[in-house]
Order: sequence, then C-alpha cells, then structure tokens
Amino acid sequence: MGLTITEKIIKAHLTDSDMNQKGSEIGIRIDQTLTQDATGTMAYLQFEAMGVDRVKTERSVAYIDHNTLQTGFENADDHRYIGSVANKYGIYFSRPGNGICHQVHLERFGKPGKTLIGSDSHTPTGGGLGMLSIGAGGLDVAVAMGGGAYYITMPEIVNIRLTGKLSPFVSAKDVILEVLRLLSVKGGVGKVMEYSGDGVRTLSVPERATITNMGAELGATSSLFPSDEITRAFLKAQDREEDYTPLEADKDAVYDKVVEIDLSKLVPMAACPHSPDNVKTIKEIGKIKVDQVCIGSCTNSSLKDMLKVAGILNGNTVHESVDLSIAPGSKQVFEMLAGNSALADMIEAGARILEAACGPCIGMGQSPNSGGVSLRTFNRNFEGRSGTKDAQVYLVSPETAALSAINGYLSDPADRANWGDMKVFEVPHPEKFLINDNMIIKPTFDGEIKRGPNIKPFPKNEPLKEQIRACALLKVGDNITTDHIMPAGAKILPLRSNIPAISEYCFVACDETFPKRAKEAGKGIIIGGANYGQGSSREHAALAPLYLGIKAVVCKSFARIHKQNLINNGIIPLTFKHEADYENVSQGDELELVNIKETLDNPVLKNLTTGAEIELTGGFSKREKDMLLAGGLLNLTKGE
Ligand code: MIC
Ligand code: SF4
Repeated sequence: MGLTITEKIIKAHLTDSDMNQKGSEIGIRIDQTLTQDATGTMAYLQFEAMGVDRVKTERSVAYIDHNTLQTGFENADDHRYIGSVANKYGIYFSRPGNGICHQVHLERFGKPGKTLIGSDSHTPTGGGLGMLSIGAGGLDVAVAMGGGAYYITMPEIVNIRLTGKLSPFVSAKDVILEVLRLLSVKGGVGKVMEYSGDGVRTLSVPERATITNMGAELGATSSLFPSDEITRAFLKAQDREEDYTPLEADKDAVYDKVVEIDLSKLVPMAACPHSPDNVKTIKEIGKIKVDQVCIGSCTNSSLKDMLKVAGILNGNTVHESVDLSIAPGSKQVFEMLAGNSALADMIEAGARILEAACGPCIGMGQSPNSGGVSLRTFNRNFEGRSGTKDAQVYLVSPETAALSAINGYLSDPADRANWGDMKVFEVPHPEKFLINDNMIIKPTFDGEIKRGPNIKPFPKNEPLKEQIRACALLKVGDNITTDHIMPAGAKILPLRSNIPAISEYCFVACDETFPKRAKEAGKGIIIGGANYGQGSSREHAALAPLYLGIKAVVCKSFARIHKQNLINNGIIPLTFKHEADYENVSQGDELELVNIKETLDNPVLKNLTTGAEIELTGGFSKREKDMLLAGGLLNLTKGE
C-alpha cells in the first residue's frame, strides 16, 4: 500500500512507536523549532530548567514579532532575555523588525520533508513548502530543542483534491475559507489536511502557505502541500535551491477522507463575526459599510499579497470613512515593496503603514471603533480579539480588503462593477527575492543571560493526590477559545513573562470575578462544552489556571494543543462519557474525583451537591498518565 506525504515524513522521523495504529500516540524526531516572543520567554525558562547545554535540533529560531508595542520596559526586557538565551544555547535570533515568525521561516529556513514544531498555532504555514509543521506548547518546543521526541496522535489523513484554476481576483484565502465552510472549526481535529490534484500546480508557495496557515482554524494537527517544481522555483528565488527535495504522495496512497474542490468555481468569501467557519460569499453578505480595513498577518502578508494590494490602491484614495492599515509580513517583503513603487502607492492612497509584525492581529493596536465593521486579511475573528468587544470582524482576502477600503463598502473583487474605472492588473511571481539576513543573529554560544524584573518563574505543580475535591468554579459553553481563557492585546501581552500578574485576567472575558473567586477557593474544576481551548497554542491558558489552583477541566471535547498544554502542566483534561451529563453539573456545585490516581482512564465525578455520579473518560497514553501523576512534564523529567 502506498504512502501519503504525511506518512512518508512521519515514517522517516518515527522514534519508538507504531504509526499503523490511527489514533494512538506516536513520537517523532524534530528537525527544526521556532518560538515567538509572546510564548518564547516561558519556553526558554522551561528549556533552562531542563539543564541541557545546547539545542540538539538542526535549526532552532527565536522570533520577536508579537510583543513589539513597547509601552513599558516589559517587552523590551523579554526581547533581550530571548536574544541572550538564543545566543548561549545555539538558537538563531530574528530581531524585532525582521517580521512575523511564520513568514520569515517560510522564506529563510523551512525545508520540504523535514519536521518543525513551533510555540505558535500557525506553525503549519510551513506545510506550504511540504514540511510537516505543527503548533505546540512552549514546553513541548523546549523538550524538542533538548533533543526529545514530540508526541502526537497518529492523525487521520484527509485529502483535499484541488482541480481547476482560481478565477482572477479570487485568492488562496478563498480556498481555505471554502474548506472552513465545508468542515468547520472542529473539522480538522486529529487530522492532517493533505492537498493534491492538478489545481496544486496553479498555486505558488506563499499561496499554499496561506492555505496551510489557516488550517489551524480547522483544528487540524497540520496541513501539507507536495514539494514540486513550484517549490523548487520558490526556494531558488530565495537563493536556497539546495534545500529542495521533491515529495508527493504515492499513486496508491490511502486517505481517510477525500474532499474535492474545483478552484474555478470559487468566488470571494468572508468569515463573518465571530468565527472563522462562519463563511459566506461576499455577494451573500452584501455591500455593508466598512469602518476599518487591516491587511497583513501570517496568513496574508507575502510579497504577492502586498503587490496585489498596492495594485488596487495605486492612484486611488482610501474612502473617507475607512481607516486602512497595512503590515508587511517580513523585512524582505517590506524592503522589496520599498524598492519599487508599491510602498509609495500604498502611502499615497492613505494607508497607515505598520511595522512587519503581528500588530492588529493580536490586538496590539488598531482596535476598531465601537460596533465598527473591520475587514481583516487575518485568520481569527473571535469576539473581542481585536480589542473592541462589540466590533464586527470579517476575515477576507487581500483583494477584497483593498477594494473595499477604496469603495467604503464590502466589495466583491471578482465583480467588475465594483472596480469603477480602476485598472485591472496581474501580479507575476518574483524570480528572485531580495536576500539580506542582516536581522538574523547567528549564535556564538556564549554571553550572560539577561533577565528583566518582570520575568517571574513559572508555577510549579505537585504530584497528583488520591482524591480531588473542589467546586465547579466556572461553567462555559462550546468553542471556548484560548482568547477567552487567557486574553491577549496590548494591555495583557506584556505580562506573558509574569504568570502571577497575567492570572488576574484569566477567563475575565467569560466572568470578571473568576480570578478573585479562584484565589479565594484555592482550588477548582472547570466545566466546558465541545472544542474547549480552540485557537492559539499559548501555554498561558494552562499556566494561569494552574497558578489559580485549577486541578481538572471536564468538558465535551478538547482542542489538540490546549489539551496537551494542560497535561504537560499536570491539569487533568477529562471528557464526559455521555455528553448529556454536561447538564448535570452547575457552576458552584461541589465535586469530587474519587480515587483519581487509579482511575485516570475512566474516572467518576461525584456531584456532591446533587448526588449525581457522572462517568468520565481520560483516554490518556502511558506517557500522558505518567505526566499527570508526576504533576506535569518538568516534574516527570526531573523524577519528582
Ligand atoms: C495567536 O494568533 O493567537 C497567537 C498570538 O499567535 C498565538 C500564540 C500566543 O498566544 O502567543 C497562537 O496562535 O498560538
Ligand atoms: Fe501573529 Fe496573528 Fe499570525 Fe498569531 S495569527 S502568529 S498573532 S500574525
């Protein structure tokens, strides 16, 4: 039987497990890692605590791209800390200003056929190059940097077969929006999305990367494209053709599911508030008035995206009721825009040019006006993530965003009527990118570690006790995101290195009294619905609850990275055996997990308030059980 691309890469990296058992845990060797600054400080504190003298990977890179709004000393201190750790332990350091981790990694480091894990959920961007790239918690990345295997559930493999060619002004963003429309934000859980078919050859590497990037919103473990002549051309244009290896699925590869998409039938679409899978065509939504347009983020900030935007803005003025901001994805993109008239066209049209960083995507500025309609080329539109609770955020392609910014209303770029007398144009793929890695510092393996006063140690857990008796401190519904559990934004992000301080914001999006109540109770259990913890990889969504005494989370189902983060930190993630039992626990009920040490597989939750006995499921591997018993991965490694 032939192999899929995913299986080929896994087979070449398998440590000690059996990949033929779908759904069982496998360990893989990791070739490359990446961190960003908002998760990086914790990851490197954990790496330091492991006592390893240098990184053991082929390439590890630390990026500074999230916390670049330096309103106090905290972020700059974190940057210095990460830079100093990188230098000492052998990690490349991408300085602030060099760009968003995923865009830069695609340009300068990613390699077909290799494995990459990153402490950011959009690490699968690398799948655009045919690299098995997976988002993980900071602790998992620290372990991989130390040479340890990374563990995932052997995924099901979904084949997304692309045929045809996109029509003019329909874009890669519309492809992934269509996949989200078809499969939903839960549709990729436990799966890798593997793209194939004739349509693949019509998409450049950055376009493929837009699609694999937003596979994170499906909840997928990863998304992958083959490595072919288009991949070779991209690597050649990045002056690293030697990194090319061809990679495709065998003709007789067997997939768990096949989804067919005819690219020529797609039309421009948008994900409507407040979920990336709430997808409608621009025509269906209609010509709604727009207040703000933001272009950029790791999904849509490649050179081609920016040139398309510049082409639309050229000779026009941003509509007087619209505020337009543009953040190029990397210094390479920025410098190339500056080297031709594209940047001037954007500035002339009235765009507010931001630095090459995450910026508005993570609520670092550009919050929309109250109730404002904001069109964004980003990947997440969770309620409140923009910094304005009642803003209406729509996720769109760069073409839709730019044209709407000119017109002042949501405009379908494939409909010529929306172009007025504007010129229609085509953007060719560059044959050569501008190569200048002067903002990437190679490590010299020496120097002092520089710690700022805001950098506090991470909370420690203790080995699991026989019994957990605690109150249901909070009950939440379905699709709770890590932005609910541990919000980001300009005010809270600078506290990422200080768990006691950031814990004051834990769950405030759901219940402002939560941190105070949790501290008073000293311990607690959280009750959740389906797809609990979707979204980001931020380990803080486990570390802050740990600090606040949360012992277990009981819900209908979990998102992959968050579940792993809970286990890594010794918080027990359990699911209801019968989903209907969700109704049998109310916030405030006194609960008991009886004899939990022995019953991790099938524990019983006693509701001491109502007398109900609720059956739960653990479904942990041996390794995960050992972590939970030890009170987390670090305790386990240190034998505590
Ligand atoms: C995000 O897009 O939510 C982030 C910010 O990039 C996160 C990481 C973080 O919270 O630091 C992610 O996607 O993992
Ligand atoms: Fe940065 Fe946004 Fe991408 Fe997260 S999704 S890495 S915040 S650009």
